[in-house]
Amino acid sequence: MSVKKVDLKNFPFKVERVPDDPTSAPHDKTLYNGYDFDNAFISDLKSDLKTNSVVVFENVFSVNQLPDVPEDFTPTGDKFCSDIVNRAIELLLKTGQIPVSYRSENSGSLYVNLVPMEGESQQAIKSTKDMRGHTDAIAHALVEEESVKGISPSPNTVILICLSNPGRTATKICCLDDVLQLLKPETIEQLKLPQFMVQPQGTFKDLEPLINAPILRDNPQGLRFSHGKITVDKMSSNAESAEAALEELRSIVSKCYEYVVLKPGDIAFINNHNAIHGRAEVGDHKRWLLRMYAINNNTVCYPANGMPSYVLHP
Ligand SMILES: O=C(O)CCC(=O)C(=O)O
Ligand SMILES: [Fe+2]
Repeated sequence: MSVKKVDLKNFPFKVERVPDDPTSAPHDKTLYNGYDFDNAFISDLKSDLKTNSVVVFENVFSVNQLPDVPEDFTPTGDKFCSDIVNRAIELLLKTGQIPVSYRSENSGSLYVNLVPMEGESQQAIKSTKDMRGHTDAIAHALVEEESVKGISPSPNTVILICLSNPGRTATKICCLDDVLQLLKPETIEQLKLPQFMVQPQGTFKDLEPLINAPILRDNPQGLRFSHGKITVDKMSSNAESAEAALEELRSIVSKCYEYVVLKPGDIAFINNHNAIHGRAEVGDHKRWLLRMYAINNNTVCYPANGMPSYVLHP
């Protein structure tokens, strides 16, 4: 089982102890103490996060007073969203993680709206469509990747906060362990070689592609994946084997999806190093998720100069 559900119905959140603005001090643990979890609960949570690709916290908040669904990626900073983001931050801190953002995405905003967007831009057109499986921040470092010193790591966790999902759009999850069972051993070896070119995710701007990067690594285990943004340098002497390995990976990923439908009030923690995520089509439904990133405490990161402490370079 790669999707674990944790119901927080019986854990009221003590909002009065949390600052209004989650961006003011997200790393100051003393400010976040909204849940009374005992040590056994926290230790179960941490092990759930290690052994599952996704942990869905259910009934974290109520959507009785939901504001109008926005039409843009950039959050407006209203109190409804910051209160909910605070709960997500509290869950992160309790499980040994800290929220982060990247300077290259939406000027480092701590969270973004995933909504059907107005207009004719590429981003707007894509916003109502399905999304093929991928990991996030693929052109950042893969865990402790030595060859990309100075580039902060990709997030350990992608956090999806569901405010509205009237069309019951499914979130697709593919577990790395399932993929590894089906890949040929020689394919796995190819995927670990530094021979791939990685273009950044569409929403990350002014970011260089990675060259000579691997897709897979172990100790610690990590994966970067995208159907469209990872390619092989055609001139390389090993291009044929690398291309075949990439094609086999794409094909096996497509066969391994599990589906989870997030409900309003759910917060999903998706492991970004051992799982691939995507979504089914949104269509004209007013779906609204907030998306945030987090990394494990004590991970070496490079803060972006002159930005709030949670914003990473680049
Ligand atoms: O809309 C979704 O459910 C997922 C979006 C996503 O994966 C992303 O923005 O990277
Ligand atoms: Fe994503």
